[in-house]
Amino acid sequence: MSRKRLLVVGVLLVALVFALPAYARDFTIAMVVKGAGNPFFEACRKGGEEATGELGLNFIFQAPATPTSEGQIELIDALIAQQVDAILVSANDPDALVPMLRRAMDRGIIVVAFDSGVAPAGRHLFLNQADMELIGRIQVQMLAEMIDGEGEIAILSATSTMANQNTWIQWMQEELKEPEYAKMDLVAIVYGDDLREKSYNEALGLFRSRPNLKGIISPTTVGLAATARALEDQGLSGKIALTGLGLPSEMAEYIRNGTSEAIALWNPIDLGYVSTYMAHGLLTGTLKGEIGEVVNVGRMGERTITEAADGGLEVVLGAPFVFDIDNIDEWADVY
Ligand code: RAM
Repeated sequence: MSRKRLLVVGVLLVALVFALPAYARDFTIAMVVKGAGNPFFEACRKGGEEATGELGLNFIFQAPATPTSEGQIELIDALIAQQVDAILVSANDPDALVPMLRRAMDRGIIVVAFDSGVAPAGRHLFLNQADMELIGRIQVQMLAEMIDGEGEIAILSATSTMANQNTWIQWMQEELKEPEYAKMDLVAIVYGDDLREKSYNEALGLFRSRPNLKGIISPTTVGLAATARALEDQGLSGKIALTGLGLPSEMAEYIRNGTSEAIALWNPIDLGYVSTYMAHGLLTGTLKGEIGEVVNVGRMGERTITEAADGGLEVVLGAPFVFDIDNIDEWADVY
């Protein structure tokens, strides 16, 4: 082929790529999670891989070494430079990430927060795992049943800045105002920062400083598994009741040996899967991101965009699910 012809063919090819409808381009979706080494987010990653596989998109998974917003901001900065098309983020702080996410949005990148939200200014949509009020209240209800509604209780959370845990804790405190909990006393809220060892040590600290403690709620999969291990190591299984949000795979042994009678969670694989479909809808223009719009979420069917409690837009995945001795075997290998 002559040089001139080559040039013409080249120009035509470039023109063709730009003329392709948005949905036919090779999009790259990046998932940024709270921190590395958390099996909950490994499950979200699976869902993201599944959805991007179905939709023919590229998928990048990134996690800061520890669950800090500084780490996430650095990663997002690099993803903007890489010109990814969409960022799915579970945030370590709802406000700290906003300026960097706005930069991403200004450059045409779609931002879908999931699991732990960012303020409306820093996202297009939020995927809410389940009704926040219900998640908060149900954990108090489960613990109350275990301790017959009486005694000192404590909460072992993730970090003090994470939006999901903080909202659930607010709803726990609301639930505790109901008359049936008059004899339950919330004596401490401590933070294990979603790090295994820190959570374990915070649990030991509670056992030491609160000798009358009757129960612990840990609304984080990392905190819950670490607290279960601490209770077992200290011979306190069955003496201090434990519930919270946990992965069946991590908690099965503790449910079987009675360290925790029941825990709750939703499906984290579906969380990664659905947030990917949401980003894809916005990327291809099949979704505008307006209240009342129906979102196609692949094998999960359809969801509708609604207004979130913070005034932004959200999609709700489903309802939390309770795991106990009767169903733990079915789920222990799933996530
Ligand atoms: C931890 C994380 C995550 C939360 C679960 C329940 O894995 O903090 O954000 O949703 O627990």
